[in-house]
Amino acid sequence: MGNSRTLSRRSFLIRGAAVGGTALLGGCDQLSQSPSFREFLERAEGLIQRAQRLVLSQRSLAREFTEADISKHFKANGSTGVDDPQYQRAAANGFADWKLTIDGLVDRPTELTLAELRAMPSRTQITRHDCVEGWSAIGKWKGAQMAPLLQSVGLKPEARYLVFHCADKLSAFSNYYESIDLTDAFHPQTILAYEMNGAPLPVPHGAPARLRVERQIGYKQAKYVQRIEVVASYKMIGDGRGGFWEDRGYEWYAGI
Ligand SMILES: Nc1nc2c(c(=O)[nH]1)N[C@H]1C(S)=C(S)[C@@H](COP(=O)(O)O)O[C@H]1N2
Ligand SMILES: [Mo]
Repeated sequence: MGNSRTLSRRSFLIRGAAVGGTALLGGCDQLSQSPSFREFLERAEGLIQRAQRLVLSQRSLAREFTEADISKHFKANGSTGVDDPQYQRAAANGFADWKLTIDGLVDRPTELTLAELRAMPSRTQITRHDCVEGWSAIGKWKGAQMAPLLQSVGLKPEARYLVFHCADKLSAFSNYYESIDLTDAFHPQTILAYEMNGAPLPVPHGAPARLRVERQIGYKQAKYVQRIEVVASYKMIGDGRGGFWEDRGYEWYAGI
């Protein structure tokens, strides 16, 4: 019984993804061939419903701007560098030895070099960043789309959230971290950005790679990402509220 319903939901999801851009459509064609992703779609009822809602409407994309709108000055906020000597050595070497870890509830835990990340399907977008402290800036971001990245490692059925572990400590004790759900993870504008305004991502803005999850507020845009951990729940991480600022009272869902 559920089969035809599931099938039509799946094709809905795949067709609907075209709204977000042709790159994702190509990715989804491949995704639909992959048994683990099919299984994942079939099990993740809630995800599919939310994904449909997202992909059915252009309104679900964060607004994009033109080159002329790019801010002359884009404030760097929070950490503007990383104290860790290992990070500093990597930075001095143009991040040639840097690696991004993707692990947790995945079929194939993976380490990617910056060159490998740059070789993944990418998206470029000019968007407005809004910080809760009351400033905004428009920037152009290029990065690896999260959906094909996740497809390449394969999600286990229990996967529900991505946790972004960052290299910087904003307090003496805790590294910065953030989390998003799979709805945001598979959104076409969700990228791991390695370029800002046409140049390699500068250190103050999170080099070599930072999250852009465009329908969310500033503190969700994790900089200095070194590990993406796929989890069923973020309760065991940090103080259990899903992010550095969430642990200090901010809302987990900061969507706009
Ligand atoms: N790793 C890390 N990510 C972070 C922060 C931080 O301090 N450390 N600050 C957050 C906040 S509050 C904002 S507004 C943006 C600032 O990004 P920007 O420096 O590129 O303007 O990064 C977010 N991501
Ligand atoms: Mo912010």
